[in-house]
Amino acid sequence: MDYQGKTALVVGLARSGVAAAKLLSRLGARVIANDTKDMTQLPAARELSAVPGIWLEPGRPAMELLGECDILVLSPGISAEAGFVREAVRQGKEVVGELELGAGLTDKPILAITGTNGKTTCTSLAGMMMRMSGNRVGIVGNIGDPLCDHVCLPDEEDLYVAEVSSFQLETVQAFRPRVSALLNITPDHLDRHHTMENYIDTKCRIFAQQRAGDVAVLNYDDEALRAVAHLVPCKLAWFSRRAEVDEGCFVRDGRIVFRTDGQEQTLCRSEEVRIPGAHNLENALAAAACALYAGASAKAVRHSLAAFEGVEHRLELVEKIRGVRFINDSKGTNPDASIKAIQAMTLPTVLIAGGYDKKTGFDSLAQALPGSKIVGLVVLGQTAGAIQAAAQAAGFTDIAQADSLENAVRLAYDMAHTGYNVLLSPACASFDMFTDYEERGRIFKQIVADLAKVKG
Ligand code: UMA
Repeated sequence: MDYQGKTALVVGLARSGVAAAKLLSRLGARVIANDTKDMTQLPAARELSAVPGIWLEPGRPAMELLGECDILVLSPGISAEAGFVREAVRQGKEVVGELELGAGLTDKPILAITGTNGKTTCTSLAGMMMRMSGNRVGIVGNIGDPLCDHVCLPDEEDLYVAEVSSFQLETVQAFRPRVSALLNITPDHLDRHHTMENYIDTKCRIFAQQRAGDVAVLNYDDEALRAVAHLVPCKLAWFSRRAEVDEGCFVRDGRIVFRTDGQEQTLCRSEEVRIPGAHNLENALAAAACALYAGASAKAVRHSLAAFEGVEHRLELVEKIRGVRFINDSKGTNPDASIKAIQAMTLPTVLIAGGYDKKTGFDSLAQALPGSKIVGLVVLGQTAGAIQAAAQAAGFTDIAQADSLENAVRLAYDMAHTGYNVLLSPACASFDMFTDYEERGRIFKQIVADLAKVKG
């Protein structure tokens, strides 16, 4: 696509929109950069005022600017159902998401990883495997680094490993990764996608444009994914913790095996995988399969599995205060992610949960409490009442309500004894109280550090 001389309306001026606007201006487009917020609330957008070819239009409804553009570029946080997006489609304008814009402007191979949980871990690990195999790799996408910041630059990387969200997939048309992975699907973002059926359909867009020579890697242990396997238009591969699959990565007698085109290779013992827990073994199998199909060496895969320590805000040990360990799992932004964190606990644990309401419901989370290591629960945020009600209905009674994260940490510390964990795993997004889960995790770590100064 040639953007020279075209007018692009870029809506949303946080990470994605700023990257898209800069890319389009590099390519000679006239860019109208818009956000409903004003400039005082858009720190990332300030650099755009110095970029030639970009007109800043903050604090205005996008609808008012539609008439002036040929192309509408959306940030992932903007729903395809927004009025101005529907109007742009009705007027026959090209509507493109930031990820697809970047992907359409590079000929480098893309490994794209989606799923409800484990995306960031799997993307980081697969990225490490590709780097250790000697490639210059961009680790991009929902992980926090937009693809548009990498493409069409003289020092562009050799290939990309992209974490891809359902929000990004909502608008893709031509996105064609060389290798795709779909890790798991459980309820999330139903405030945006409304039904599980829509959510699954959106996730399946990751492989919809793949063709001969490409590979799609799916989780064999997830029934919902076995049910969509017939939709895969390219080579179908699997990863599985429980079964020996014909094509892909699996565990046999405590060893991780990669089987492709009838040839088997043992990679390492599963206990050599450094990141803990059954869910992380699944992430390790998925990352290994993706990397190997993309040409990684078995040696690099083995070394990465043994070396990779995990990602920030995901079961991250923060501090031990008088025998109480504080664990930051701010990335637990849906019930399934927090259930996995609960299952990974080996010591009595006080759980801090609650946040922005994505309409996922909390019955599954509540049912995971009895019989687990969770001995106390502190609820906070928009969903505090709903989580408390679900937990009580499941017979769990040791619950306190907090009015701030600081208060939640104090209450949890008071409920804990030496040898306990305090686990922040909210089962919810953060937008009711914080900018994003990263800010929530950073603030949690700061509160814990302050508590350590007083108590430690
Ligand atoms: N906005 C408008 N008009 C609207 C709606 C929003 O102007 O109608 C503006 C807002 O005022 C705001 C901007 O759009 O200034 C926000 O856009 P954004 O939410 O897309 O923010 P980015 O910083 O570009 O972040 C996005 C992803 N955010 C979301 O999907 C909500 C980031 O994922 C991602 O890291 C980043 O792009 C880089 O690719 C975050 C996330 O929460 C981590 N993802 C969800 C998840 O993982 O569950 C999907």
